[in-house]
Amino acid sequence: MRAWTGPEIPTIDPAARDEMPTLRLHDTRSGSLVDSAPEGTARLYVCGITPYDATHLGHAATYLTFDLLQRQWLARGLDVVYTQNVTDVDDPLLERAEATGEDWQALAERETELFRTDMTALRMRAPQHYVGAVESIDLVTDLVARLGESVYRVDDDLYFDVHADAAFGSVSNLDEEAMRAVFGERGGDPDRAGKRDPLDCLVWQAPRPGEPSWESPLGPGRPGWHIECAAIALQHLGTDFDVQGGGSDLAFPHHEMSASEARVATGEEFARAFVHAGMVGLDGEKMSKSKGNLVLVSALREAGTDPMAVRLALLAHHYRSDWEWFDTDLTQAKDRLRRWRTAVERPTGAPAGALVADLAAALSDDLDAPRALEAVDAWTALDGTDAEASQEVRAAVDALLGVAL
Ligand code: 5CA
Ligand code: ZN
Repeated sequence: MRAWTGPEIPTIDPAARDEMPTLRLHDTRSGSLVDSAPEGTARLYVCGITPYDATHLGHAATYLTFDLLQRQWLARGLDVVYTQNVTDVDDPLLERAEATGEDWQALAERETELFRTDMTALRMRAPQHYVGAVESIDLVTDLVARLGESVYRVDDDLYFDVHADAAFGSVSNLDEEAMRAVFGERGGDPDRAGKRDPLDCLVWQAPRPGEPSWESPLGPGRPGWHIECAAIALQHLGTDFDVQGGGSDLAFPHHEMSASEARVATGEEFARAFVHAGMVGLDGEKMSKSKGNLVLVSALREAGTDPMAVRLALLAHHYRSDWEWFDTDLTQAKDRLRRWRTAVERPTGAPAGALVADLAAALSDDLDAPRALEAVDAWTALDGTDAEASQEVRAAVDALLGVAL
């Protein structure tokens, strides 16, 4: 799978770097804020799209969260290794292709390309490893083999026994009952006869009529969803990487299962922190491809909306909150962008130093983007005589918020 070229991200003055507070992030596993202070290199895995439809603002808000996180690490002078998957074979993709009569691979390729174009327009840093499930079949079957006795057969499908992992449940912090309640809604099959436990998850699915499958030492089939991310993350980041990220709908079962499979296979922790973005809604429901209540990034672009206004509209909500999109979000963001651009056109302004410190303080505190936007608003309302200020503010707003003025 091709990675793509993302935007150049301006560097922060090393002098300002030393003043930056420790970055703190909300970790779902511990249920609290944890320090994120990797040494030298930060390693990040973010769950990618299932490419059967175009990118909506909910997806964009989630990817923006992890873009902000990377900008914090980069501002501290760290190298960042970013891996993202693309679930390029899975039920929703095959179902959509079947329904429209399109070839499933052509559909996946087209939507993946549109995703990359959308992400670039929104100034998201590109992953170094952008990896599909299909190209990772060997990684998946190797990992299934490493799971040994914790994998068992139901008919010709292979399942992972979640009780093989004493720490199962520790990522999402849900009890059995809560887990069962959401498992079925989120791709699980709690009622499948022959499983040891209703929560056991599919790792290798035997061929079904009309569906693609691959030969493997496990027999013919295709990867289960959770093992896909475990295999890709372990291959490209190793164990105990810094952050596993995605939307809050992935905390259980997806991140719970991937982490469990990785722990059982390697004997080591999968990730240090599990960071989850809230759900964006539209018309009173979670924005989702299956419900069809979407505002698409590509549709906004086609309508001529400045992608920086879209980015600002998303930044105005804290990543951890669930929120609903209204057209007024965009109107307000456009106004803000206009005000900021007018302010940096002035020949002189108030010195940038205090603003850079405020931005760093807000974003270090669990990526508090709304507070960061208010700090920029406050700077634009000041007058001053510093002829360098505009240039420095432009660079800081781009480096830390990804908004090009
Ligand atoms: N391919 C899997 C992950 S391995 C998947 O969940 N794909 S997805 O296309 O359904 O979602 C891609 C990302 O967008 C996930 O991190 C998901 O949590 C996030 N996401 C989906 N819907 C929303 C929403 N309404 N608001 C915020 N984030 C969302
Ligand atoms: Zn994933």
